[in-house]
Amino acid sequence: MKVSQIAGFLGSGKTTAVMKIAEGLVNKGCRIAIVVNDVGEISIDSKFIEANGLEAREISGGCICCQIAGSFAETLAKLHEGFNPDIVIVEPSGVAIPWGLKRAAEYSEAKADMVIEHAPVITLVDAVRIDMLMRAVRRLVETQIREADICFVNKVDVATPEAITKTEELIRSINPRAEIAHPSSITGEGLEIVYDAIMNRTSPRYDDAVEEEMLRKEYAKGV
Ligand SMILES: Nc1nc2c(ncn2[C@@H]2O[C@H](COP(=O)(O)OP(=O)(O)OP(=O)(O)O)[C@@H](O)[C@H]2O)c(=O)[nH]1
Ligand SMILES: [Mg+2]
Repeated sequence: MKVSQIAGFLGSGKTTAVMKIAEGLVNKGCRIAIVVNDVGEISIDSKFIEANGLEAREISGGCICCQIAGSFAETLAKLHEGFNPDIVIVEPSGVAIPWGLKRAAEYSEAKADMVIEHAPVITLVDAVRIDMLMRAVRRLVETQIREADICFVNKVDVATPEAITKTEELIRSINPRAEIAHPSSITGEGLEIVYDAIMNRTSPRYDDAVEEEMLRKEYAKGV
């Protein structure tokens, strides 16, 4: 079963993107389930779930990449045994760390007869609030960008061209190997490459050594 995570800080547009991407993948014939950790400003409404033949689960009470990784793994195992989706799209909480989520997803292999594959990790970076985010939660935003395979410069319909350029430069400076995309979850423009990435590509499995190396580099830089 493939797990696709749409990461990003609080309010960066995750739920909006998850719904658009889920709809697009269903239209391409994929069987999709959605797992949302904590309910934010916008929730995934039941009409949308029904209309698209989706299964959705909400998990609250902590972060699924760490505090309640066990409930997340259990949820994935049950989805596999019941609905058996091709792809589970996960909206982690805004403070989740992508590598932590990969590890938590892989725990589910001990609870059901399946192998977890990761789709490329997508991190949304809110171009409208980038300055504020870098002042307030720099470490977290940097980690979410560093551990991404694809970064969305998000809210491009309302961000200034300067803010978009600045966000892009920031992403490149933190994670030069990340692909950068500027899709719109409002219009659906630019999402084709995202559907292709989620359906046809994978991201490496969790690896202690890689995480240690990333942390070592991070802390070697100082604060
Ligand atoms: N203009 C514009 N607004 C957007 C876009 N994507 C999301 N938003 C708005 O940004 C706000 C937050 O969007 P959500 O999708 O709820 O963001 P989230 O990351 O799921 O938020 P939390 O779950 O609270 O962390 C909402 O008011 C959305 O309508 C976008 O591409 N353009
Ligand atoms: Mg949300």
